[in-house]
Amino acid sequence: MNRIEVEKKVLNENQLLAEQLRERYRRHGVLCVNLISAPGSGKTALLERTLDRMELSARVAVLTGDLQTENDAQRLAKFGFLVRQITTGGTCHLDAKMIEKHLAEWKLEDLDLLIVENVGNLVCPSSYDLGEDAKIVLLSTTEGEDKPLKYPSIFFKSELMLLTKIDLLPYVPFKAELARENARRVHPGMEIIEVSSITGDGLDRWMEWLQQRQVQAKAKREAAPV
Ligand SMILES: Nc1nc2c(ncn2[C@@H]2O[C@H](COP(=O)(O)OP(=O)(O)OP(=O)(O)O)[C@@H](O)[C@H]2O)c(=O)[nH]1
Ligand SMILES: [Mg+2]
Repeated sequence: MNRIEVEKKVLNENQLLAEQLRERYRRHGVLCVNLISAPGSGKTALLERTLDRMELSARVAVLTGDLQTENDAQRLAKFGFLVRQITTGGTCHLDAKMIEKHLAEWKLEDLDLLIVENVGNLVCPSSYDLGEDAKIVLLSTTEGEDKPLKYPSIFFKSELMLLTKIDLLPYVPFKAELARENARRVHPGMEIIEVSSITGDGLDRWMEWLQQRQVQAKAKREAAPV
């Protein structure tokens, strides 16, 4: 009983802060996306390819979450954009407070795109709103087609599924069609893009998706009263 109450309180506090962040992103026309997957599905590899394709003048920042190490931030810092690591200690997800704290040194008016790489976990991050415009779930071809059915919450809440590591399809017993079917059983109509960070397949579509969503974020800023 007590445990449920405490959990509810934490989630409510998070929600309030997330709404404030969302409002700040809207006011500045910043698109914020929250990348979520099991450990090792290829979030950082995709971001390496994504940043590599950005113009150096692009106003992009990345917050990357892990329990320990600065490894992912080091991998991403090479591309010359703003990057910060959030190490959670033992916490299995990022929350809105961590985002607010790590954003403090950056000015949102200097950004168009904020990418959050969540802690590798298909369960905990799904309960924590970070004020993002969209959650994006990654499922790799080595994880099994059944994951959307086993971990439905994150597939339901995500606008886009990136089916990653498709270069491995000839070598693994993974049925991409069944994975897509399972994802759409949980989330009918969910958009799905297949990508490989090794061969570059699908990256054009992914970059277009990001571009379109940035245009929408700017339009939202212009449409809403300040
Ligand atoms: N074959 C293949 N391997 C990939 C691809 N993307 C990532 N990998 C490999 O998968 C492993 C994990 O990739 P990461 O990008 O570190 O995965 P992550 O999701 O960021 O992992 P965490 O941050 O620890 O949750 C690395 O060895 C990558 O080289 C891909 O498209 N194809
Ligand atoms: Mg990573």
